[in-house]
Amino acid sequence: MKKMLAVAMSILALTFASYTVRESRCADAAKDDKQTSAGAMTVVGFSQVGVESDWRMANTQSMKKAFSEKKGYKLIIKDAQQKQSRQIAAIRDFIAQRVDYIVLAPVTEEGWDKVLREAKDAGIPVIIVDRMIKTSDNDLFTCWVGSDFRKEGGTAVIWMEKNLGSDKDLHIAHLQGSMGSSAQIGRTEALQAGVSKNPGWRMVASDSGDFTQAKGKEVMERILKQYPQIDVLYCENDNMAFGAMEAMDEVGRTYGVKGATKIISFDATHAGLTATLEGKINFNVECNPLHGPRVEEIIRRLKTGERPAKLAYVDEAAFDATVITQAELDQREY
Ligand code: GZL
Repeated sequence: MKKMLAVAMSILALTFASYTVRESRCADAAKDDKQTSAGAMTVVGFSQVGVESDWRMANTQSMKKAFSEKKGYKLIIKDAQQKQSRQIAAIRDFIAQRVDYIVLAPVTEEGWDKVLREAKDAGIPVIIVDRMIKTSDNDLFTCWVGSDFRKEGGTAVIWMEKNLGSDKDLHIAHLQGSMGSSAQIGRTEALQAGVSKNPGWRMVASDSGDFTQAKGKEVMERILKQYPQIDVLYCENDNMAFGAMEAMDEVGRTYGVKGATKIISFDATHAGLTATLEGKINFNVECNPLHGPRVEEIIRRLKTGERPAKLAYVDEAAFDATVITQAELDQREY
């Protein structure tokens, strides 16, 4: 009896072992297959900030279009919901998956050295897009593609000086983007420089709407309760401007070309330029989200052993409500 039990147990053990082996072989094979199928593809891991704005959606769309399977790419996009911790986890996951390239759209400038060193140690090139990072070692990333945010803000301030008066008394309300992001830092610095330069300009309120419409509305509701006179609303992106307009509509405050409060916005998304064309936004500074083709070209050149320029700025324009045309809006890609 005992002998029969021992034989049964050994058959069971062998079956389990073979199953385990078979399963692991399948897994290995699957992994191999995956690698084989993906092996012919260039695998790109993209850590995206989130889905907070129209700009961000256009940016994601641009990357998806550039890194299509028919062009030989497998693009893995991870949405960080505007949290740096989730971006760091995404980068570690890309390293574990042994992707060929990592693309990072950093939510803030600080705090990347440790995880970028892990990517460097794993031999995976990192390309930064959109906002910039502060790092102690510039070799921790291969290239950067993005905007000059300080220049964007400077363009807005020059328009304010020319059209609202550098010699005028202006009560300015300021809706800031996500604090610590390059876009917020650059656009804020430009406005602060404008206020310092023009003695009649007063920043009556400044608060972050985190680049979202909901928070933009929330902040503007508070500002409207405190300040009966706002001559200029400087919004660091279109979605916060939309939220601010909602808040102003609810209390009957007027804005835009014919209104009491002049609105400056950033991004020049399709929705933002539509509002500009309608005269609701007075001046809209473009922030070009179409990084996909630029990053794809960088990767193509890296694959051939070339060394693309470390920094590449995208082209950007600005739109005045009194000048923009429907035709201009219709021909834009986003
Ligand atoms: C700018 C980008 C900003 C946009 C916002 O390059 O980082 O983040 O201005 C977006 O709309 O949310």
